[in-house]
Amino acid sequence: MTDSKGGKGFSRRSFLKGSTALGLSMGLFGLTACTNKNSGSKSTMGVQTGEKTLTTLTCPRNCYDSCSLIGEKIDGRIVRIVGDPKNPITAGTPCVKGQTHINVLYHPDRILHPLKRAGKKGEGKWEKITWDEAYDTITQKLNEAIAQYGSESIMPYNFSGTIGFIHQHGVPWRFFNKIGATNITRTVCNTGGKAALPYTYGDFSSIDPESFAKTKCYVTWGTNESYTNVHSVKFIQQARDNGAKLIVVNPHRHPLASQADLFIQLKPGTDAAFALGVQHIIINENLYDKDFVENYTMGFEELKQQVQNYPPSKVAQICEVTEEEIRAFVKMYTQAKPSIIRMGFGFERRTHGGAMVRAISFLPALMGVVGVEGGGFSYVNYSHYPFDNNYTKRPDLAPRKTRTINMNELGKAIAGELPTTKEIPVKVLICFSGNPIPSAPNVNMIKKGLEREDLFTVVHEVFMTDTADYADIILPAAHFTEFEDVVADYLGWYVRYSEQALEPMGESKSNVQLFNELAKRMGFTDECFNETSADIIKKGILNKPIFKEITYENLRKNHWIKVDFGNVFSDHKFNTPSGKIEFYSESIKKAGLHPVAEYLPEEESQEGSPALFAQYPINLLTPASPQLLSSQWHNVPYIKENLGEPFVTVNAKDAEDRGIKDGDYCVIQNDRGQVKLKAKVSNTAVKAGVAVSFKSYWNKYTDGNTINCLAPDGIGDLDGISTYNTNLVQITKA
Ligand SMILES: Nc1nc2c(c(=O)[nH]1)N[C@H]1C(S)=C(S)[C@@H](COP(=O)(O)OP(=O)(O)OC[C@H]3O[C@@H](n4cnc5c(=O)[nH]c(N)nc54)[C@H](O)[C@@H]3O)O[C@H]1N2
Ligand SMILES: Nc1nc2c(c(=O)[nH]1)N[C@H]1C(S)=C(S)[C@@H](COP(=O)(O)OP(=O)(O)OC[C@H]3O[C@@H](n4cnc5c(=O)[nH]c(N)nc54)[C@H](O)[C@@H]3O)O[C@H]1N2
Ligand SMILES: [Mo]
Repeated sequence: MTDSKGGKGFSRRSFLKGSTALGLSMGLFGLTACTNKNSGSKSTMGVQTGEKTLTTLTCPRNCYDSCSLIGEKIDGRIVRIVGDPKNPITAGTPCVKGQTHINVLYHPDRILHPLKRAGKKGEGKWEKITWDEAYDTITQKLNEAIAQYGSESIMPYNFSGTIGFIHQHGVPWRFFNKIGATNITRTVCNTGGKAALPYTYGDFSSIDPESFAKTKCYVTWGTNESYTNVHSVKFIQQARDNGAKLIVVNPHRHPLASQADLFIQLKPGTDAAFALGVQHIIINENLYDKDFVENYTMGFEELKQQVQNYPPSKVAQICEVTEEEIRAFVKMYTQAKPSIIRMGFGFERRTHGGAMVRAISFLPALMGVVGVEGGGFSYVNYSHYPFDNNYTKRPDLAPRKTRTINMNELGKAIAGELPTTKEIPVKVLICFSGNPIPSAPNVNMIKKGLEREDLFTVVHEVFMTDTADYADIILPAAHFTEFEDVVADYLGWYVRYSEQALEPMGESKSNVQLFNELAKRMGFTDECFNETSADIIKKGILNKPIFKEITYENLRKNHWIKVDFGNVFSDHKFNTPSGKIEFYSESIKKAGLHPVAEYLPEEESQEGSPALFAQYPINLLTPASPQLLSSQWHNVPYIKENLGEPFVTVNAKDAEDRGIKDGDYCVIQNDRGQVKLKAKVSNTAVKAGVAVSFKSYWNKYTDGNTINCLAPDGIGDLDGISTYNTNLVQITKA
């Protein structure tokens, strides 16, 4: 086996050396003990075995936990992939999807050769071509577009197929910067909260999820750990074993809600009102930590004044909960210390998502648990990301400042419906590591754009996705076991190495290989387009004391390295203009939000748009399903069967009003589109006026009924955040 630099890969022996350095060997033996260790015997998959080697892998899918994995390789094939038992987060077991990585790797439908369109767009007729022909066609189209419309007529679309630093966040952007292509924002996922938290704390960096076990009260607000962050559940349960309380704030009764000590099933989009109502009681009844507030916060008087606008009676009405529930929250939350507030990403994909996060963010400060072990807030972590973006992405290569399009408006951009694309149309779309049909919003608009005869679309993909169906040229992408990268969790504090275990299958190429080669075909002579992943890992790590252990050699040797920040904010230094936690922020006011925080009705809601609400009275939430990772894994038979057909969960009262019975098909509709799905009728999963259907089922597996046809492409209040959940629909019996 060779790695991308042609060096020797990890043998079982060298792996053990590395893991011994971390004291891992016991766990690893434990792991191999259940498989056949002898050469020449049958493997668990029934393949005749030669010598077995272990490879160091990391799951690079878009997840809070980037699991450390160990692949067993025999006769040039990976026969088993398991979780690293010694990594505290992975703890030996990947999630349901991670357990089927091999089924993805050796899936019979992998695209193995470049293809060109041989029918109408979207028709799915293809002709096999060589890489040479593919590169010639693409460079010709790029040069034509640049000559006729300028370089901004070229637009990348990309998000999170892989989240590796080199293949996702690195080399492709060198290419697009050099071209001077349109920039896209990376706003589909979590930018609202990420922008909101620094106004309060000067930073969004969260506590270590391993410290969840030390809390006395875990509040999970707008997230669903048992589906989207399964590796943190064990830490929550450890805390509960030690007597901690669990509070869930969510319109959807998900698995943790059913186990909670208190479940607040509030009306979607009203979280800011609920948070300010809770603070109304905490402040007026003197339940907050006065010393902490006096020493480390600023703007308390303004907050005190603002929360007077949110008395429990009014908040109960806005949030459709009882006053007793608000008081029960206050009682449980203020009596159990230290407490953690965990905020998800899904709940803030709303028109006022940033304001919601801002309002909730005050609670840990009022309780004085910031910087305390087992206390504080949890949202996202990037502080342990060790790479220098200026080096990995090379923004300096750009010939000039180019336009930026919000990725949530992909449909409008390629359909020519944005003011900027009326001026300069998108002529070439290069889509890689992203699958807008069915993961982006307003899918019908995206299809309209992709159908444009004068749009040249390139899709670099592992599988024939719904988006690939619309390509002019499809390029085969390598699986993550076929290239080397460094990946990091976005909740835990680990930086993890993933080696190249296999040669790319067929003629597939990794993102790095593709964009380096395409750059050369475009005549770009910059030295950076000769760099391999290993070169970039070696040269690209920031020269900061916290990253001194993170070297290429250490990553290869140790598999994963924790960047330990201890108790976040324990020094009580906050990088805000005042140096304190800001309940009042002049900067957020400049960004157009209330300087403290306020509840504003959603753009699509009863209060925000009464006329629309009269037509479409149900708020549709489209969270993550346990079996898919956005759209990935839907084509794996075991997962597909387990997932079943898409459905919509509706409240029994709404169902009865419409003559819908459990299992009936119903039509879900708004101005953006309509889909037909099976109804799951429930008294408790959602309240009346709310429905839930999971995101990103493949369009082609659901006869065009992907829920993202209905998802809005509006932009939220902070940093361009998506608004998937601000979504009014009508549901009728089919
Ligand atoms: N309705 C609704 N929709 C949502 C959301 C929601 O809440 N509601 N959430 C949104 C969120 S949070 C996110 S992050 C987005 C995710 O949106 P995307 O990032 O577009 O996610 P995927 O659908 O998984 O598409 C990734 C594609 O990359 C391909 N791929 C995997 N590895 C590689 C590789 O190494 N190279 C290349 N070239 N391709 C690769 C996969 O095969 C897959 O087709 O979805 C969003 N969609
Ligand atoms: N299995 C699986 N895991 C995943 C993913 C996946 O697709 N599948 N996606 C990954 C990605 S890309 C991301 S960004 C993360 C997302 O991780 P999460 O944020 O946990 O995921 P979501 O399911 O998008 O949304 C979480 C919750 O928000 C709730 N919610 C919606 N509106 C509101 C509201 O107004 N108020 C409140 N309080 N709650 C609300 C929904 O009911 C849902 O339970 O997960 C990652 N992990
Ligand atoms: Mo995401």
